[in-house]
Amino acid sequence: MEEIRRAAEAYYENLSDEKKRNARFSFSEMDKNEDGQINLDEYVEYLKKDNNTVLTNPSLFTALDEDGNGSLDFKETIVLYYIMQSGRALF
Ligand SMILES: [Ca+2]
Ligand SMILES: [Ca+2]
Repeated sequence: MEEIRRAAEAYYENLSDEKKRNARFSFSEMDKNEDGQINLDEYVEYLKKDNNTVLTNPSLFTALDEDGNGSLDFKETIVLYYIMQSGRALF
């Protein structure tokens, strides 16, 4: 997970401003209650739209939650964004 996290951060750094805005937009779309954090319910609800059963796996949520506080901040969701954009398989 550490390797993919570094790759995701590098990926995000190199995005155009427009794509960075897109990433922010995706985050705010996911964050239904607008508390700046994505909880598991918000996460599953958002990804269910894509019928993406790999991504909705709660163990991926746990892996993304780097500090283990039970929710994802923007930095933690960059990894998800990277996985979705690159189509990179996690496991
Ligand atoms: Ca939230
Ligand atoms: Ca967290």
